[in-house]
Amino acid sequence: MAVKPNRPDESSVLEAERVDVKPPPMYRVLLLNDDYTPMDFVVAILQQVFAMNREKATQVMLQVHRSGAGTCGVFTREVADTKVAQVAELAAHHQHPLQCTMEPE
Ligand code: TYC
Repeated sequence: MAVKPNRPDESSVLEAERVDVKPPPMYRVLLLNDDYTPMDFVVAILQQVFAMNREKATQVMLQVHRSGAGTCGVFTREVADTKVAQVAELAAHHQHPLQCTMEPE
């Protein structure tokens, strides 16, 4: 809450001004399954880009493998954009068809 200076007739009272402080919109980053990307590569991506430990990364990879998609995390738009771009870059560099997308929460 910001503090507003007094008006002349409110000589000694500081008044709290209501400021809109809504949380930012959040985006879910999803990994999609495919038939070609090696499981180890997906686990490495989840560790490097999404800071998961090996056990968590393996769980998420298997969830994607079995169900078709899975959540890597929920982030502000800039962070989500960056992570989607990092996955695309690493996948392209290694010539894997791995797809990563984001959707509003
Ligand atoms: N289905 C892939 C395989 O059998 C593994 C895989 C998991 C690929 C998750 C993509 O997002 C993915 N090698």
